[in-house]
Amino acid sequence: MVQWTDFECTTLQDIFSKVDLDALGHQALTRCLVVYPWTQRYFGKFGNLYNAAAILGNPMVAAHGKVVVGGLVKALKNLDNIKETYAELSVLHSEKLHVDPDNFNLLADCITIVVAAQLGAAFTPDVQAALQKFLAVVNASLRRQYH
Ligand code: HNI
Repeated sequence: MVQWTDFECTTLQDIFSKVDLDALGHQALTRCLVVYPWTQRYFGKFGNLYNAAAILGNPMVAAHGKVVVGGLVKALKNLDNIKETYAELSVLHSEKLHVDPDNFNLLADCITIVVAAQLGAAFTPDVQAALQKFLAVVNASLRRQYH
């Protein structure tokens, strides 16, 4: 089981209380789809993903960004049990959606960049380290049902 320090727990709660969560999901998913265009292949039913402006203005991207952040908040509320909390989500991404798990790291990097942009000077190395650890556990849990 992953051990969390008091600092990490407090910092993670703090990040998620300060950041605009809807904007986080929307902007991070937009960045992922623009910067790593092969990730668009999983979102064929989202319609127009033709260029950066189309992706940013696509309401389905915004809505799905919220869904992804909802997943992160669920992990945050279950820090000691993320693997079990994500069991079904991992099966879904693996067996139904067939998402290449390398893409989890790409989205995580986009999440980090958007959090950094929103927090500015408050995004110290220690804060980044706590977020990075959290996202690593989230990604490992999403990968868990892949075989
Ligand atoms: Ni992901 C659906 C959470 C990374 C492609 N994803 C979901 C759902 C959640 C979720 C929650 C909704 C599940 C349900 O309906 O029961 N996804 C997460 C999280 C991460 C992540 C927390 C990583 C931080 N997903 C990714 C990545 C891709 C991805 C990197 C592809 C590049 N996810 C999808 C697709 C769907 C999806 C595709 C289905 C969308 C839909 O509307 O059908």
